[in-house]
Amino acid sequence: MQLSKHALAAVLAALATAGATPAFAHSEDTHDKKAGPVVKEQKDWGIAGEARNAKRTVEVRMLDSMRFSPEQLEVRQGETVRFVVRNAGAVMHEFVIGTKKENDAHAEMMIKHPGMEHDEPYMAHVAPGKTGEIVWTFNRPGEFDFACLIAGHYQAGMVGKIKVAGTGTAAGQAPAPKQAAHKH
Ligand SMILES: [Cu+2]
Repeated sequence: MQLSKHALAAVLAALATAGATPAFAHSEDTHDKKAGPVVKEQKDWGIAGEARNAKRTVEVRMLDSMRFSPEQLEVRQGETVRFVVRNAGAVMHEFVIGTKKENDAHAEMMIKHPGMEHDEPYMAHVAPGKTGEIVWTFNRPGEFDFACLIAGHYQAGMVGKIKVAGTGTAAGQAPAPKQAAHKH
């Protein structure tokens, strides 16, 4: 399958060239070209959402007692939620959505590498007194976790539950995000 590798390289090169095509306005050149769109990767627990599609905002507080408030959330499949995550404590906390399995594995890595930097659209790292925000689309039904994976916090029970109620479609047959649904 060397051919496909080369073909991919050619496509990428073509895309890069297209992206670099100068616009008519030369002032555009001074803009930061690195700020591309976020790559949306489908996860078992959903996919990165768009703030404009979020009809619901959920505020979650993170406490030094190693608890979230609230600790349980319910959403409907297909719902895009804007999470406003407030760190009400005096130490760093984070809000990471995932399956229990994924968070378990991730938390283990955080113990081995405490200084590890990680950043994904389904997590927010929030300094004391600050507020973080993420927008997530729950396009797959199931029971998921949100957790603080900072070493010691997860182990102390800093975990909450998100239940995503299915819309009646067969389990595992989650529909793709409704890209065409732009009418209001
Ligand atoms: Cu924490």
